[in-house]
Amino acid sequence: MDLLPLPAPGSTPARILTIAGSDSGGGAGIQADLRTCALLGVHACVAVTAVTVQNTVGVKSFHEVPPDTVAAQIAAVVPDIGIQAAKTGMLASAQIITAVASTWRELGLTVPLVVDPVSASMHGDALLASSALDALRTDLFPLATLVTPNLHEVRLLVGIDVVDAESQRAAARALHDLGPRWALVKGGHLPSEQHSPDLLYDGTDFLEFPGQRVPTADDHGAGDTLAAATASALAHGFDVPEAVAFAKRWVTECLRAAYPLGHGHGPVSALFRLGLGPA
Ligand code: PXL
Repeated sequence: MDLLPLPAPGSTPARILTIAGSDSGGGAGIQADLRTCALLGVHACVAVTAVTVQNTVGVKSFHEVPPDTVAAQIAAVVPDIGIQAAKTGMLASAQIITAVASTWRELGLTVPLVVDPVSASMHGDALLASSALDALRTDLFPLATLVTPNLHEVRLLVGIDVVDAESQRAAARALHDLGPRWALVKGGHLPSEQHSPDLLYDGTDFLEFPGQRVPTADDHGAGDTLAAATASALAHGFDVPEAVAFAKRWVTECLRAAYPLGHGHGPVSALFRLGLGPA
């Protein structure tokens, strides 16, 4: 696949900020973001929101970082290092969401922001307090360039059960009404064996990304990888449809290269970029 232009040796790469949680199993969260950014030649700054205690079987618990410390990480890196895009993943609580949104506004940031409204792990373990949904909708969504919920998150955020193309459109409209510039309704959990259509909406036009379903149970970190690749492409100046198209190709390759790990679900793998693809 065509990749992002790599920085000249010794020169400063494009930079993004990921605001997300740590996965002790190394599959999803910050660890997935860092793998994707590194293999795309993008430097990722990090604001850690939570430390999860998990393995490939499930999330046992998590410890939230104090909201002030999340805000301070963002305020420390942005003016010093400079970023061209950002993404959010696991935000854990309403207080952390409010701290992120206030800091974003205080710093006067205008770079593209991808909000992946992570609510639960693939095992169904909660990663976001249910009381935090309102903060997500009212504080963070209006600042987002793009929101990227899966169908479970769509149900929580706008109460729509996406089962077909029509309900996917209704969901995209309802999400867009919450204030992001673009909404991407990911179809990965739709009941099709061959396709995994994502729908992108900017308030006027619908853009479909058909996508080929990759049959694997090792898809831990797929959503994080998609959002990190999208932010990386936006940092390179791609527009939103181009960035989503790029990220969709990237995550498809990562799914093809996913590997088994532990006793549960293995991670998608950006290591295909090193030639470590399917055997
Ligand atoms: O894939 C969503 C996700 C994001 N962030 C963290 C996670 C997970 C899923 O388990 O653990 C920290």
